Amino acid sequence: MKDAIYHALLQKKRTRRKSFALLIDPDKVDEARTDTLVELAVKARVDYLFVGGSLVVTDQLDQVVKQIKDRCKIPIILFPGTPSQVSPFADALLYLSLISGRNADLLIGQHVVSAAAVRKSGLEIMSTGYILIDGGAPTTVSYITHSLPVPADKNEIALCTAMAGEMLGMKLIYMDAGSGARKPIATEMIERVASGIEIPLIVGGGIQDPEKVYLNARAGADLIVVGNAVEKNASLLAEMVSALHSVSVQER
Ligand code: 1GP
Repeated sequence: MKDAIYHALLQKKRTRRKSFALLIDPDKVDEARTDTLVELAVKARVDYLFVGGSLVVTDQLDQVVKQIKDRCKIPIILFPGTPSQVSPFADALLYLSLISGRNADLLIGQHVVSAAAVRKSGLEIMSTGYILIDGGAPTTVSYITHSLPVPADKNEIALCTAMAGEMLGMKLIYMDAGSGARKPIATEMIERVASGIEIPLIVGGGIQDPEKVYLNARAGADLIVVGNAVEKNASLLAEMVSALHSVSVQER
């Protein structure tokens, strides 16, 4: 079915089921580590694998994606930091526009440059309004993109940015404090944004424990993304996913 992953996300939102994505940065894994992470993800019942990073410096994206595909059926969604991070072996791609920034290149410029290649990839394309929130320290994303994040306590700015993205026709909103953020996005901000939009809301950046996963999902996040915390302590993954799925059960 066309746009199968997006339709599944919409259906989950309608039935108040939450999803968990493990972020794999192709720069930070070798073959053995990828195998370990995939095995853990399958056991923990992770819903999606996000693959990407704000600065992928190695050229092993295709190889990592193919390896994951060989080992499991979890849908692989590319989360590209640069236009070159497109692999036809994945299932879908977050077509990100940095709507919290005012850098035209990240709003539309790089999309124009990569449009033909993205279309040719045959991937399911999900246009995503990407909103960077201040996570307490400059992140690679804000440095690379020359863009100011939304201040951590400015809930209205985050909300209006998300609403604008939705009205511009974006299919998803991704609020991110950036990988390894010191402070994850506050629950109040998630609540405010989730209550003002109808499209699925992705939340990530600096989430360290199952409790924060739970609180974010309760606040209205539809899909929670975690990378760093699991890289440091893989045993957290199963607890995080079950904390998240417990919200789905409560809300039904
Ligand atoms: C980063 O939202 C993702 O873009 C995940 O962040 O690595 O801090 O979990 P962490």
